[in-house]
Amino acid sequence: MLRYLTAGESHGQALVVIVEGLPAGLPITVEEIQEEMGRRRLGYGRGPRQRFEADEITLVGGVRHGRTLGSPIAIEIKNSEWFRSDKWHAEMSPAPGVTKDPLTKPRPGHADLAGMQKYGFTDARDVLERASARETAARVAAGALAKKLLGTIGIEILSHVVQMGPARSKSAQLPTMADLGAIDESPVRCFDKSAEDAMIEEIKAAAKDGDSLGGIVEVLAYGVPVGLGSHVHWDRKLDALLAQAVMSIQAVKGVEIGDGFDVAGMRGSVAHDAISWDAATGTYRRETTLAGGTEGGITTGEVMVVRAAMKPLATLNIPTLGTVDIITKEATVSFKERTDVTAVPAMGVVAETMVALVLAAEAQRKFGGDTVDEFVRNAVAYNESLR
Ligand code: EPS
Repeated sequence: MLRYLTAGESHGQALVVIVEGLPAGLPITVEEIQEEMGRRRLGYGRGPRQRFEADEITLVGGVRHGRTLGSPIAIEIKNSEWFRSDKWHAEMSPAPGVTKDPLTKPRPGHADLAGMQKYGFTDARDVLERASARETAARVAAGALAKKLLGTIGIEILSHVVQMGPARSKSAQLPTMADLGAIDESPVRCFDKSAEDAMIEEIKAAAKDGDSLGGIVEVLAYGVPVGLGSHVHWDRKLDALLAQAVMSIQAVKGVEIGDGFDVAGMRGSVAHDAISWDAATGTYRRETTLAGGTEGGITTGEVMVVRAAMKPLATLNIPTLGTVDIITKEATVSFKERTDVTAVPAMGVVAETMVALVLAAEAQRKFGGDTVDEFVRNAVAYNESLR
C-alpha cells in the first residue's frame, strides 16, 4: 500500500519525503515532479519567500533510468533560504544551544500555543517551523508520483479557486482537464473569469491593511473507476479518507464532498443523483454531482468533487490579534513574522495532491500489482467485468 512520510522545518536546510509502495516500472522524471512543484508556487498574494524559494528537487533514491524500481522513493527539496544566506543557520542549527530571540507571544489560530503546551517549549519557533505550510512542498512531490500512477488508469485531477475571502464564483460550470492550463494562468487559479478581478481586489485590500484572507477551492477527479473505497467499515470509506487527508492541509477548517452542506437543506426527492443506463458505453450514469462521486463510501465512477475551506492565515503583516506573553502573562499582540496575504491558490494544488494520494492508495488496494503493467492489467480487467 502506498504510504509516505515527510520531514523538515520551514527554515531548516531541506524538506524530505519518502514514498513507499509504488509499483515498479512507473515512468517518472525530475522535470515532471518539478512541474508540479512549480504549480504550488502559483498565486497572487504570496509573500516575499515565494520570490526566492525554487523548490528544486533531488531524486535521491527509488528511480533508475526514468522509472520506479518498486523501492522507497526519496526526494529532497532544499530550502533556498538556507543556502542564500546564513540568516537561519544559528537559529535552526541542530547543534546544542539556545535561541537569542525566543518567540513568546503566540499567534491565535496557529499551532503556537497549544504546541508549546503539549511539547513543553517556551519558544513558539519550536512548533511553528514544522506547523508551517512550507511542508506542503514535500507532499506535492509525493503527489506528483501518485498522479503519475493514477494517469496510467486514466484518472486525472484538477483544482480551482471558487472563493477568495468574500469574493465567490457564482458559476456552476465544472472545469475539465482541458481548462487546467487556463486555471494555472489565472493569478488566483480561478476558472470563472467574472470572479477573478473581485478576488484580486480582495487580496489587494487585505494586503493594504496588513491582513490575511482565506477561501475555498474545489478539487475535481475525472476518470475514477467504480468501486474505490468501501461501505463495510468506517476507515475504508473513501469520502472519509478524503476528508481526513484534505483536512490535514495547514489552515483547512472545512471539507465538503459534492454538495454536502447544501444537500442538508434540500428535500430527499431532489438531493440525490438519479441513476440511468448508458447503452453506448455500457455503464450506469448519474447526470448530477450532488454526491461528489461517492455513495456509501464507494466511488460511483462519476467525477469526484471535493471542496476545502481555508481559514485566513493566522500570521498577519500588521499583528492585531490579542494574545498573552507566555513569560510575563501580560496581554499583548502576537509576534510579527513574514507572511503571505493568502495561500488559497497554492492550497488548491496541495488539495489535488492529497486527493491524488488517497485515490492512488485506494486504487492500489483494489488493483494491486508489483509492476505498473500488472496494476493497469488488473484495472482494465475489472472495468471490463463491469460492462
Ligand atoms: C508559512 C509562512 C511563509 C510562507 C510559507 C508558509 O513562510 P515564511 O515564514 O518563511 O515567510 O511563505 O510557505 C512556504 C515557504 C512555501 O513554500 O509554501 C507558514 O507559516 O505556514
